[in-house]
This record gives sequence, C-alpha cells and structure tokens, in this order.
Amino acid sequence: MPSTRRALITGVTGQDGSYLAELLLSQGYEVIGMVRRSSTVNFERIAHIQDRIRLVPGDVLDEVSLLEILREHRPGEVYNLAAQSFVQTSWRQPVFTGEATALGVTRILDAIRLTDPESRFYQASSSEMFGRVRETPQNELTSFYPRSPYGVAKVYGHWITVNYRESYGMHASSGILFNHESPRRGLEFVTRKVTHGVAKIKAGLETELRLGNLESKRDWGYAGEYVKAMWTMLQQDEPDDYVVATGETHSVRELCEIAFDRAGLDWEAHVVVDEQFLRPAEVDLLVGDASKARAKLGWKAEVGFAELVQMMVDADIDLLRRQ
Ligand code: NAP
Ligand code: F7E
Repeated sequence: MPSTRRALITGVTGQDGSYLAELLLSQGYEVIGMVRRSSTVNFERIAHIQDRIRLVPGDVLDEVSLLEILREHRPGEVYNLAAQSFVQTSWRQPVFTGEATALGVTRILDAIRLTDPESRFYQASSSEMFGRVRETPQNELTSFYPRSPYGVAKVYGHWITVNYRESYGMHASSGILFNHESPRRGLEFVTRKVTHGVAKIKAGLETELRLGNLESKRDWGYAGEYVKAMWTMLQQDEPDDYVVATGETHSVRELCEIAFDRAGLDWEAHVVVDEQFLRPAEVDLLVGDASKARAKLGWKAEVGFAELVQMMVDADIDLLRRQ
C-alpha cells in the first residue's frame, strides 16, 4: 500500500513546489521532490528545506523515471506541478511545451495507474485554459478557449486528468488556479519583472523598465496560500475540479502604479512599452469565481492585490540590498 503520509511533488524547485513542500512538511508528510538533471544546481527556492526533503531525479518527459520513483517511494499523494509554465516561451517552443505540459500529465497518470492506482493525484491546471473568455467571471463550468500553445497544453492536461478519473476511478483532481505570485516568482513573469525592476531603479542600477501590454487584466493572488487549496483538494473523499482565485481583477498598468508608488517612484517616468513583449494572441481579462472552493474546501484568498505587490517590492528591495 502507498503511504498516505508520503507525497511526491513534481516541479518542487518551482515557485509553487517550494511553498507546497513547506506546507506538507508542516503537516508531518515525508516529501519526495522530483528534480530534473541540469548542469547547474537550481535549488534556490528549496535551499532552506533541502535537508528535510528527499530529492529524486526524474523528468516528466521520461516515463521510466516516473515509474521508478513511484515504485521505490510509493507516495499516497502525487502533486504534478512540473511544466513549461511561461506562456511567452510556448510560442517559441510549442512542441516541447506540449511534451512537458500536456503529455507529461499522461505519463505520470499512467505511471500511477500501473503502480498504485489508489494514490491521489493533483493536476496543476490553469486559468489560461479560459483564454478568450466565454463568460465573466470564470468558473468550473465555463468553456475553454485557450490562446497560446501553453493554454492548449493545459487543456489537454486537464481533460486527461478527468479522463483517468472517469476511466479508472482514480482520485485525480484538477485545480484551475488563476495567476498567483510571490517573492519566489520567476523573474520573467510580469509581477516579479515589475517588482524586481522597481527595486533596481530604486537602487540606481537601471532607469527604465520595458514591458508589453499594459491593459491586460489578471486575477492575481498570493502563491503561499494557493498551495493550501491543492492539498485540501486531495483530502476530500471525492476527486473533483476547482477554480482557485481571488475574484478581483487588475491591469498591468495598476500593477505598475502600486509597485512604483511603494518605492516612492513615478511609474510613468520609467515604464517603456516595447513590442517585443507583446504576444501573438493575448488573454485580455481573467477573473475567477472560486465559490465552489470556498463552499467545499473552505478555501478563500486572504491576501489582497496591493498587499501582494507591496510584499514583492519590499522583498526585492531587500534582496538587492543584501546582494
Ligand atoms: P515554475 O516556477 O515555472 O516551476 C515549474 C517547475 O516545473 C520547475 O520546478 C521546473 O523545474 C519543473 N519542470 C519543468 N519541466 C520539467 C520536466 N520536463 N520534468 C520535470 N520537471 C520539470 O511554475 P509555478 O509557478 O510554480 O507553477 C507550478 C505549476 O502550476 C505549473 O504546472 C504551472 O503551469 C501551473 N500554474 C501556475 C500558475 C501560476 O500563476 N503560478 C497558475 C496556474 C497553473 P526546473 O526548476 O528544473 O526548471
Ligand atoms: O503575464 C502581460 C502579458 O507572463 C501576465 C503563468 O504562471 O499565469 C501565468 O501566465 C500578463 C499578460 O503571466 C509583460 O501579456 C505585459 O497579459 O506574468 P505573465 P500569464 O501569461 O498570465 C497563468 C495562470 C499560468 O498558468 C502560467 O503558467 O502580463 N505583460 N508586459 C507581460 N508579461 C510578461 N511576462 N512580461 C512583460 O513584459
């Protein structure tokens, strides 16, 4: 039997993987973190907990590695967070994005089916699946209309999760998470690009910040609390799909206003629109209706947008000071 107190996280070196590992450790889990081979070590986000996690080599492109990890460690819960997750890159690398973000889900589901099909599974689905939105706000029943190879790959990952649940009776759940950010966010995503850019301008290291579409709107929440929703989904008797969001939407322009203001700077004096950051097809507006997660999981976003942006600006100013 797989152990219910042992969890496997794919993508443990990422933003969400690091917060989820912390949460599971605090709940007394034995945490197995899958890491892919690279020529340089990339464990910054988990350095503070590295000695408490068991790191194992594997890749969602390689089903044998997944089978071996599952056979050896027999986790009762598997959180699939691994993906090529940057939307812009997905136009440049659509096939790789499909391999990792779409087919990677089938590889791991199939490996679970062949080893311990009673293990519980979480799939990191995304609000990018809603793309050119069919209704506002978006909920679990809203139709998908993805606008990027990444969004298309996530739609595949979502439906294969539903399919394994229905075909094999697996406890497979899909969290449709809207954008969530933190001081651990990758530097290429717009929130962190802005807050890190503000910190560099404040420190006198840069004078301008080049961005793309300032009008696009997102439902931005705090990653540290979104991982709680992932875990709670796997504690339910029945697997299901849930939207996880704040219910508020803000533009990139508002993000800039709040972030520069936090550092005592005027955003209009520094932000330059550069068309290299525009996308071939944009997702103009996302805002989630997380009432199902609230009713069934008791989950609700607590950290507001301004608080989140200010937290990230403060963390980046502090980071640059220490560097
Ligand atoms: P992230 O910071 O980009 O982390 C992605 C993780 O996936 C990294 O640990 C990365 O490893 C790993 N990975 C990539 N390709 C892999 C492969 N072929 N095999 C094994 N591991 C691989 O992303 P995140 O923000 O934490 O997001 C976590 C998941 O939630 C992703 O699936 C993302 O698409 C999804 N999601 C994110 C958001 C959001 O707003 N953050 C919203 C909805 C859904 P390396 O460190 O080696 O690169
Ligand atoms: O872009 C606009 C850009 O790259 C947000 C991923 O975690 O969340 C994330 O995907 C918006 C877009 O995130 C720049 O055009 C303007 O409209 O921060 P982002 P994303 O594409 O929403 C979803 C839920 C995921 O699942 C993904 O994995 O900001 N924008 N100027 C810019 N974006 C970037 N990156 N850089 C700019 O200069």
